[in-house]
Amino acid sequence: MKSISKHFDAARHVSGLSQFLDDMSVPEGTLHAAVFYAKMAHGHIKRLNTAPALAHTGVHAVLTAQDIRGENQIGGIIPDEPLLAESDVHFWGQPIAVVVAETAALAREAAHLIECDIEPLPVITDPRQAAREGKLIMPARTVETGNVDAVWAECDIVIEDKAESGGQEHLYLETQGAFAIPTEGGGVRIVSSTQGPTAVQRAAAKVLGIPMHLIEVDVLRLGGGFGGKEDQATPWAIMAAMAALRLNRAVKLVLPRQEDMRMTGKRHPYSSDFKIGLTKDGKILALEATFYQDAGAAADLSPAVLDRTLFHCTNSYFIPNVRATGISCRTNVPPNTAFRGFGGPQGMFLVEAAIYRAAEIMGIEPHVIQRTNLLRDGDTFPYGQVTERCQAERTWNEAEQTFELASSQKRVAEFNAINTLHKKGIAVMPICFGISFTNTMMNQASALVHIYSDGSVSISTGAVEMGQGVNTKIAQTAMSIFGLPEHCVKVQTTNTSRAANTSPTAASAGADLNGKATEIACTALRERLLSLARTELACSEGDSLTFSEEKVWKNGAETNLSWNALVQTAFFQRIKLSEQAQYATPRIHFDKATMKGHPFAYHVYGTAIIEVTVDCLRGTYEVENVQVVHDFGQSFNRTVDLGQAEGGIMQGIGWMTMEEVLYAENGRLLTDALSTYKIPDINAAPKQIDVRFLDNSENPMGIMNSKAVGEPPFMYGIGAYFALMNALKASRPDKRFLLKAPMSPERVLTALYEPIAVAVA
Ligand code: MTE
Ligand code: LUZ
Ligand code: MOS
Repeated sequence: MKSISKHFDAARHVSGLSQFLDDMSVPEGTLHAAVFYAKMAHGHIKRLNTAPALAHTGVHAVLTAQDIRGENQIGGIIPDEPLLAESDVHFWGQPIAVVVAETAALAREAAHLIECDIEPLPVITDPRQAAREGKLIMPARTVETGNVDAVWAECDIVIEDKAESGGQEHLYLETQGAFAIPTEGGGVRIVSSTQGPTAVQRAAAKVLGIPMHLIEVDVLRLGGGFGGKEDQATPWAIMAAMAALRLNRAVKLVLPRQEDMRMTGKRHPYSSDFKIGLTKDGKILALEATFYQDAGAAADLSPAVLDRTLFHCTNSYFIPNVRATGISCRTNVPPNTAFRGFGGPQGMFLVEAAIYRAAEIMGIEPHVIQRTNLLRDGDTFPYGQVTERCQAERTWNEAEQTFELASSQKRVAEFNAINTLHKKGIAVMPICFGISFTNTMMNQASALVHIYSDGSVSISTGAVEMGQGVNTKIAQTAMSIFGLPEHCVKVQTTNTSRAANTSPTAASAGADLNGKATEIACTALRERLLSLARTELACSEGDSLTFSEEKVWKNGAETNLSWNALVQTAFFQRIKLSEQAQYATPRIHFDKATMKGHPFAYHVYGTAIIEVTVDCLRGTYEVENVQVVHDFGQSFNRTVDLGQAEGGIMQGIGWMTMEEVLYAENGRLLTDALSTYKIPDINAAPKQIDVRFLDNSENPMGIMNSKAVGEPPFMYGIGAYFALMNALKASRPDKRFLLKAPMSPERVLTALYEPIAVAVA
């Protein structure tokens, strides 16, 4: 099989022919919905008058909590989130009512006419304050190994400090949206832009008060999700469905960008304390961390996000004594949610901050400590899993050699010695990311494969295409098993009637889980067809048959039995040409009571070297280059994988540098437009990104020996923060800068010119 290296959607995307939710042709008479939401972050609803909106031109209905037939509850992990506010509001932007009208513009106009008096209550936007007031999502969780308390006395150096990382807006190009159409018998068909069609179906059943089998959820493809549509595509889908059932009309609801930014949650900001203990040679003996996670006003996925923070707070290092405690804090901002890395980046930022500070105080380079403590095979993670096929040292060594780290460091030092207005910084960022949902139950997927009588193949799985190329990888899996070219295989839309009880496409595991299910189904079909071919070709015992180039091959030679003819024969002989298969990741388990187990199928490793230049007059900076050796396993689509790595790196750099989510003290989002929320554009892109594929990495736990790639490269972006810290240090060696991300140009400038050291004791 020739190896393929392209994204199967590429041509349609660039020619504008790909269909997204908003491109769907909708039936005549489709109504449009708009959401009326709280303009107060915390308060008691005294009066709600929807009559003026209902009286507005073209308005068909205004729905509130009163109109909910089932339960007003959308919380997936903890039932603490109403679809529409009842007596109280808990964040600025919380949905209160849905206006349905002839056009979206009329619906929005009418929404402005709704009268709502809210008696204000105190607003909390700081997770530490929430913790002090006992406003927690759930009791604190701790992952612990060794004996932290006993080991501080053995350390040569013990350092305590604080590290903070900010939120991040998903900024998927396609905003949240859904389309719903009533079906006979009181059911509804929902087209949703969601990563989790089953999550939508399950929550809709609960809120609408109808069984799941009356709800069909279909997903075309997403214009990006990045975790923002893992759980938070659900409310809009239910609202559209509610309106459709109520009015017996098709209803479409697409959020305008600003409303999307105001109403949906983002990456969790964290404020954390750490204590790190080392020997004088830089061996880390102990790490203690307390994470204050800003969950926002409801749990959403925060408990799961917190678990991953705790799991990844030792990054790719072996630390024998660890106590990591996570406190999920209830604040009055929109419920924060999944975002590429899912709490992992926040955990990894903490240990990198601790190492940076330790190195600074010890007067050595951070990479010396990083290198000294890298994981090796047989090391045990604090959560109990033992390292296998560890690539931490290999990727580090290859990056160091391939990209000549020592000479780059020398060049940077020489540059800094002769320049005052510009300073360069360089940092190394190793990563280690666990692949599997941390909730073991979620690691399952199914596939339904049909071979039609004309030989064409149709595949349905639970995977949602959001640009990451999962459909390409699933198609490639089938193509390689059947020996068929691209045009013979079609990956269908994701649909709950064809793939039931699916996990969201998330945790970077979409291709692994759904690809493996596809592999099982296709292999069964292949065996069945090959046994028919043996009869057709009158094979004897020792003959071996395979499929290639739309033909059956016998003992390595082409026969004149074509794929199409074989399928035809199978059909005439009434041989089953469909297969449904399930895949459940083997080996994994986790005990929540002890916080120990083997939660991940495997880990992804890699090492990045990042170099930046700071303009010390203006506080602006440029990322010069990002040089990476990344463990893709045996990549079977280098173009897709490289795209994932580069995109992830950019998004990670954005989180660590220029993207800053700001709420006013009253809980209103200040950065609710692209004029106030800056994401990296082409000018902010590194001048050079050089991603090398680690060779000889096998991964039987991944699809076709590959490794999941969606999230891990995001965390290389953390290196940009520390490269900037190093450049600042070159400018003001006397100072100890706060460990607070993002390192926006504004922060760089103030840090450089603060008259008093922005120091910590
Ligand atoms: N790439 C694109 N283009 N668009 C996306 O929305 N989401 C990321 C990553 N890469 C995303 C993306 C996230 S958060 C995850 S979990 C994975 O893709 C999900 O897809 P996979 O499991 O198929 O890798
Ligand atoms: N979603 C989830 C995720 O529900 N569980 C996870 O462990 C996870 N990890 C990464 C991204 N999304
Ligand atoms: Mo990704 S945060 O798992 O959707």
